[in-house]
Amino acid sequence: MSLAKARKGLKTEKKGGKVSPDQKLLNQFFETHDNHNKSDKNFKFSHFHPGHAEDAFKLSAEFMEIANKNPDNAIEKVVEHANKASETSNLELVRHALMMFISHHPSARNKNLRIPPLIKRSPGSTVPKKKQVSTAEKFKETEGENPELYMNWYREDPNLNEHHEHWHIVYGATGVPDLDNPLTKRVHKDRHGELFVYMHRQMLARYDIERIGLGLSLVKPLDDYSAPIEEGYHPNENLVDAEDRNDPYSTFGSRDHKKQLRNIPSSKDKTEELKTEDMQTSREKIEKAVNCGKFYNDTKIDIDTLGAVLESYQNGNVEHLIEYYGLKYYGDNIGLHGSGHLIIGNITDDPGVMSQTRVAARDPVFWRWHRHIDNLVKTWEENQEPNDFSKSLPVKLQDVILVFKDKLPIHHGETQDEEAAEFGKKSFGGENFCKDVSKNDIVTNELETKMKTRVWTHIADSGSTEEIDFLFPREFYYYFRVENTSASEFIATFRVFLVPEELAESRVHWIELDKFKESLPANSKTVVCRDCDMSSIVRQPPQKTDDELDDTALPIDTTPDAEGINTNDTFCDCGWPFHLLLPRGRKGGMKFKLLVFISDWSEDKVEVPKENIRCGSISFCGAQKPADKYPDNKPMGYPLDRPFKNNSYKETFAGLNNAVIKDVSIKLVKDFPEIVEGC
Ligand SMILES: [Cu+2]
Repeated sequence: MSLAKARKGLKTEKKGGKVSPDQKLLNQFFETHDNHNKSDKNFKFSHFHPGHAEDAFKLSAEFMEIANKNPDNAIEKVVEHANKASETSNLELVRHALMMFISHHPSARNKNLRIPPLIKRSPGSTVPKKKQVSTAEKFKETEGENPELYMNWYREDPNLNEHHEHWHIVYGATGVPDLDNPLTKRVHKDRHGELFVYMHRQMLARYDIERIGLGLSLVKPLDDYSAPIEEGYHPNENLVDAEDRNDPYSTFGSRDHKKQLRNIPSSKDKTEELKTEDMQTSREKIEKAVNCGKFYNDTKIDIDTLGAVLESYQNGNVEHLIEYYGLKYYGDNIGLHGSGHLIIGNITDDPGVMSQTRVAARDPVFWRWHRHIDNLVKTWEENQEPNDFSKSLPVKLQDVILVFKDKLPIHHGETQDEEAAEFGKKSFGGENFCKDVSKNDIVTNELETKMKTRVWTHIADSGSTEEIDFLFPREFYYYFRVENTSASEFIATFRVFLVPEELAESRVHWIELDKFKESLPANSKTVVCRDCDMSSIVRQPPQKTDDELDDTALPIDTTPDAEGINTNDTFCDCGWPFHLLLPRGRKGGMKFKLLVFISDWSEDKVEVPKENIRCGSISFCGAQKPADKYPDNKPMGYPLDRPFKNNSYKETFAGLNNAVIKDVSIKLVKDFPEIVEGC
């Protein structure tokens, strides 16, 4: 069954999607907000607080144990326990633990149970800062003088924030309870530290690209811990942490501009502090290590360990490194990255958004802090040798052709992918294979985006509404023309990246657009067709309509089809939002370089049990089961994970048969036809 066909089975609740009794139980739990213990008003759960995270971890382990013991009514029993726990524990902590359970335990995953969308489960923490506007000129009229506010549409996007939160649930810094022995064993996911670096780096690259699109400077790293922070952040007054509005502690603190970091208490009796000077020491030790390529104990640095040391406070085999390079917070070790979130988040007495993963990215300082952390990793990478691409592959990548989906003479329904592939073969393959088709009317070198607005009621009781402005791409297909010059089948991994022309020499600004494998028959010239919405970075199924953006698509039926495929099996809730796939570009067009790089799948492949390959969005979500390997042998971001040859991307990829760099532009337009995928 094609994926296009499988997607037809998915519907949101509004559109008649079937909500299973178990899903209803979970939704009910998340949508009830006044059932919690209010004894300690000063307690604010933060995933960055090692003690809080560890408590949530333990509770999620209890949920797993209960589910293991009650296979017939696992969810009912788990929700029962969650309700009980919220009488004595902080509700946000319980919710966090339950989300860890839902995203990992087979009793939830095998039934396609989902974490309810952020916008439904915590509507108060998705309120946009202010009414935003749709076009570049309008920004100027309404936003006044401060150009930083132009970025609000990006920073305050509810689905971007949900992506960030979700990643930290799937890759909790505590690790995940072992599914079979949740109370006694902990699993640290494969390449967690490396993915921490990569996922945040990709968010940052996109942030910078949007900034230069608007004529702003690149984000400045927050690397002077004693300088006042230029940018302030004043969240929308309706932005709340806890949904119970009677709780006086439900708001987020506002940070005025030019605030300075201050030391914060790090013990219950307040005699100990997390100090900026200790952060400085931690940072200097890390700088020393990245500059000489070794940790203090003489072990060689690798990116996974470095990422874990920077992020984490709980990672079994590198505990001694975190002890040495990190800081202390309420008796636990904490990495430099987490300490920054806490110290910035507590710059005001009422903790600010930096202390919560689901809202942190709203604050400009989030990006500044992460750029600083990323630079530490980049320093180490830049000291490594460039990649060696001299081993030649039996492929000749000729070009990549882009065609808007709405322009293709195909039916936008179940057979869409097959028809699009057929069209590509006919138009760009066979006797046309070597023909220059750039003048062909249907081919474009200019991609398009637009801003859309959706209205959304954020406080159900009051009926109060907000408008959310969001970016949307004009959908397209890629056609890759590639020749297999060998006498045997070659399985190619296609890696697609994009960068603005002016940032092309900055490796960390290349954003991943897609990664997939394709088999190329012996001695063949193939036109490989790929739908942009299948992207390996995108949360699957992609959310496109207003309804889907604020909800979660539900399968009509989860019983396997005749081919034995559960139609919902290739989907997961993890990944970058589809509507942000392409950078916005500019009204007059913005120049980009599109890189396509083919590697040998036989070297890239990772053995994963077949039944565990369920998730379409592999780039940021990694393994399906906690103990599985990340599904790509190459370093994350490959082939851009190492410095360019002679500091030149052109030299790095010049003359390679397996790489193509294409000039494209992205234009922000008023409107374009959208695909309505009918059955
Ligand atoms: Cu993060």
